[in-house]
Amino acid sequence: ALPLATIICSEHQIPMLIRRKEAKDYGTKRLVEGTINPGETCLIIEDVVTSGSSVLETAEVLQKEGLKVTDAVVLLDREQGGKARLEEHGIRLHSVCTLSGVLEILQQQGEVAVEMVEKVKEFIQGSVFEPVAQNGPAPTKRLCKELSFGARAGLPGLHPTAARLLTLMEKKQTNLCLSADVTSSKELLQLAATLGPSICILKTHVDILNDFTQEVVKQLRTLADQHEFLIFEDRKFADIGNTVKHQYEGGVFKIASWSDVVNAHVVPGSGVVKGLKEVGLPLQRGCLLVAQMSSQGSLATGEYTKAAVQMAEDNSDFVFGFISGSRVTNKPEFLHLTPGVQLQTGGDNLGQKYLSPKEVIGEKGSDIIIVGRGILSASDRLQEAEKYRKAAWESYMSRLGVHAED
Ligand code: S5P
Repeated sequence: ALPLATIICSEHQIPMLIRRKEAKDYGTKRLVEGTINPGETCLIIEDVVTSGSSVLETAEVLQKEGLKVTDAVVLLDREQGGKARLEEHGIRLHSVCTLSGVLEILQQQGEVAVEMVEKVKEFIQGSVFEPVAQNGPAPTKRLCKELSFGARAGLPGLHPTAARLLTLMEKKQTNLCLSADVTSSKELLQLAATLGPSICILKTHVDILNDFTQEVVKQLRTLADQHEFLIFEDRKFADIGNTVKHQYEGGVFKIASWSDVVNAHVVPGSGVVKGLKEVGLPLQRGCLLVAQMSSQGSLATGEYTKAAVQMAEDNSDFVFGFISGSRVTNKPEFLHLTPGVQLQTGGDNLGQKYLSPKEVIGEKGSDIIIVGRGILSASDRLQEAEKYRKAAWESYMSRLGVHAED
């Protein structure tokens, strides 16, 4: 949008403002750059409008500065509820083209097949954003129709790790992550080989292994590729960027070389993600942020959780989801993974709290359950894992409005 606005303002000799996504750490720290004359009217120019959130956020910032906002011009309206939402807030949306118009022309010119046009239309209709009620959930928008994991895998611009994960979840019909908290490598590999077909992710704590070697993770990688699950080293990085970079890339474990996914606490500020990103991005790895914790008395609540969501949005080229007890954002690009899950709810004697798969997926709106001792302490681990897989998958299906009997 910036070049478009620049050209329009230059051609018509009118002054321009720029809205930053984040206030700079240095200099003026202003969210809007340019000369503001309160009382004047400002036209918003955007490249693409989907739900209208971005235009609304900009309008809010400008209004706080004393400017009037009545109109917005957009190059492409994706027709996913943005126009109506903006109208509700007194902003007229003018689009140069609409997605259906573009599709029609491309189809007429023989550039896209009819089937593709239908697929896109279906996708757009299935993902119209609606404003939430005043006292509704915290996020600013809600997806009318819950998207399936398969549909989410096809979202434009999705993180490659999220796309891979959502695709294999749909294919294997599993939203179960095994927390393989064992201390011997042999047991870890046995678990991966036996439970591999039932899970979408195998979560490790390699620093609790008594006999870690690079050969173990090499074998684990082979099993992950064979059974199609991702490896998630639950390292919970929580230091300054420069330190976590080394912890992720080097040392004894060389986590980045074998783990598809890692996670980080947001307590150090965005430097932790930036440090990890330097190592992980070129390897196409993904990161989850700890937005909430399952333990008694956790401090990761309220504003802290919101800050984690903001950090994820600001770094969505690397962060594709959250460790959280419930859904913390309605953006379908982000995945929610929830630990503290057992069929027998309650807790342990060290502060862990458990909810059932149905509560976590059906009521809290999470995507993936993380289960450790619920499976590990069973005499038949495979049978138990299947119980968890089915419970979590059925809850997901009912969320989609599909019932077992259908
Ligand atoms: O808030 C959290 C975050 C995590 S990643 N609470 C958790 O329990 N975890 C991890 O999930 C924890 O480190 C452990 O590996 C797993 C839960 O294990 P369980 O045996 O209690 O199911």
